Amino acid sequence: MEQTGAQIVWECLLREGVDTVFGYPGGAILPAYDAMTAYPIRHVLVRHEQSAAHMADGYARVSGRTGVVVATSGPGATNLVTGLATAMLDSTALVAITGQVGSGLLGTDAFQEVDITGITLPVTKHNYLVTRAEDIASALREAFAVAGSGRPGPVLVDITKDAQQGRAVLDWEGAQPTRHLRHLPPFPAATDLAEAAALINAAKRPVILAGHGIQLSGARAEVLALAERADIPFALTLLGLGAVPATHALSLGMMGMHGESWVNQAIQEADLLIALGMRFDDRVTGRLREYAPNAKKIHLDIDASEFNKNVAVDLPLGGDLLQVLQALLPGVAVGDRSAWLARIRTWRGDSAVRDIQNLPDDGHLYAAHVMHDLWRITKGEAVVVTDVGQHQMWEAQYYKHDGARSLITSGGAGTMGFALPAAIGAKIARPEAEVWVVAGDGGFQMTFAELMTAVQERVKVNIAVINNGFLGMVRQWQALFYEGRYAATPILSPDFVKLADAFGIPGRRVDRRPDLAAAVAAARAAEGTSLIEFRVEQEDSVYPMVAAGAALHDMIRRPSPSPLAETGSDPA
Ligand SMILES: Cc1cc2nc3c(=O)[nH]c(=O)nc-3n(C[C@H](O)[C@H](O)[C@H](O)COP(=O)(O)OP(=O)(O)OC[C@H]3O[C@@H](n4cnc5c(N)ncnc54)[C@H](O)[C@@H]3O)c2cc1C
Ligand SMILES: Cc1ncc(C[n+]2csc(CCOP(=O)(O)OP(=O)(O)O)c2C)c(N)n1
Ligand SMILES: [Mg+2]
Repeated sequence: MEQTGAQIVWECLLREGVDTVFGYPGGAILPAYDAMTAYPIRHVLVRHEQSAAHMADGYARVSGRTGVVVATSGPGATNLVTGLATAMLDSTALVAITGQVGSGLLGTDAFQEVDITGITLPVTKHNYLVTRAEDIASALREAFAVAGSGRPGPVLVDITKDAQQGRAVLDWEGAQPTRHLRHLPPFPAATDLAEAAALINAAKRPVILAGHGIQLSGARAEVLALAERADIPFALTLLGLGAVPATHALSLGMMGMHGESWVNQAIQEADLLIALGMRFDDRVTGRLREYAPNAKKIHLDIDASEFNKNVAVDLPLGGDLLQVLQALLPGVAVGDRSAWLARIRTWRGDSAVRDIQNLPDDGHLYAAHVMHDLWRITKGEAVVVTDVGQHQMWEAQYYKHDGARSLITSGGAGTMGFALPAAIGAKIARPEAEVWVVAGDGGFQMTFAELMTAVQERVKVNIAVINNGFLGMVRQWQALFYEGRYAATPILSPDFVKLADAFGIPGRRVDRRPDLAAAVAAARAAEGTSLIEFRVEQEDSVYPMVAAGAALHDMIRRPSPSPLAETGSDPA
């Protein structure tokens, strides 16, 4: 049976199991929109295409499915670029479908013509320009296969208007993907697995580096089996948080630039690092020359191009983490690393006296307190979607994520404006989950128009705007490295309570810690989306901090309240 290209688009999405798309219409994609209503697929109308990409990203990250975005040509398509880059850097499976001018007009600077496949080449795993109805199915099938297989990522399919209007017979079997699929690295040889097990069994001071790949692979049980059997502590990357439980006895906490001091110290003194689905980002390693100098390194990753990219490793093991760990585990011996664990605990004790949670209450509201209380009140069971900046780091430090896929955050790109739209996508994917947005006053102002999307789509997200009056993370760098010159970082905000009112949602303001619990309870109880503005200390900084380019052990610590604590063993 012949169908239009536009019908074939939706037919293919249905066959891929798609139930929701995030998008915004326009001329070049109008044939597809016109055909859409005949199909049982939910369309979420966004207020800006960038947000559509973030929504699809949030949807994908909490569910493990592939997110789908639809936009028109020209400005609609270019508005997607930041969202695609965000997904690319954090390995999220997305398929973006864009309309394009008619094939006869390509290259003529036609109305709303941009070369979107050219523009997005570096921020997609692959992309396609489709000019004939009969090529739509194979392009879309392949797009889903490429996006979701191996290391996930975004794929864009640009479809000309005449291809949407043309007719073809959908040949689903014939459209089976054959080209462009990435080849997985060869499964590790038995000798390599045996060598890895021997290194693990012999190590006295091993540390597991737990990354995002654990969430993507679903290898939580295998990672815990490795840690528990061999008695090895694990440190987490920002995107690894939740992959293994924060409250587990072997969990150390986050590593890296704003990681816990004892975690970074343990990495620097380790004799073996076992990197699981993490890519040694520069926020994680600090100065490479001085990174974990005494450690042998085993690296498990599905993308062989990550091996020896940033950190030279002794033993790379390619493949899906779950499968590689299953093959590795039988060789791993039961271990007792209590001496090493005790040593790490003493460093941890030293840090406790500097922890803002342990400082006397001075009546001020600190963002770190907000995160701690939110964690306590929600029993750590919420999905938290953060924006980018200081509040993001405090959330990572003080909201203890036990559940897989429970922290959604833009790590690699650090895209401000991510939180609200990604949270809407997350809630649509997991309607039963309690979803919180944690955003700064700066980032929230980038995409708050999506409040109206939440209202129109009847999506309930609870929003915490952490208002410190500054682009706080940049202000912190200015305070520490630019002699306190606050160039363009004080930022004014609208009255967030009135703003909420304009969107028809409840808004509250909290500037004292004792008022926090009631506001959070009201937000949780509300039927729909609601917003709380937390007016927090304006010039607090995130500690510890490893300055950009400094060695991982060279941490700037929160000034200690007691001279005794200064004698703690900061390694030089
Ligand atoms: C303001 C700010 C501060 C930051 N500070 C820190 C910090 O202090 N500490 C920190 O950790 N991060 C920090 N980050 C985040 C940092 O930039 C990186 O995004 C993060 O470290 C990346 O974590 P990852 O390597 O685990 O995840 P990704 O970058 O997502 O990499 C995942 C890896 O897993 C692999 N993989 C995927 N699927 C599989 C599979 N099935 N099997 C095996 N492997 C797989 C991929 O190939 C990839 O190598 C910060 C970000 C911002 C914006
Ligand atoms: C789109 C974008 N522009 C600029 C930056 C640089 N940047 C990183 S953090 C930050 C400040 C964020 O301020 P705010 O949202 O108020 O959060 P806070 O740090 O105060 O918690 C800026 C400007 C960015 N990450 N993303
Ligand atoms: Mg701020």
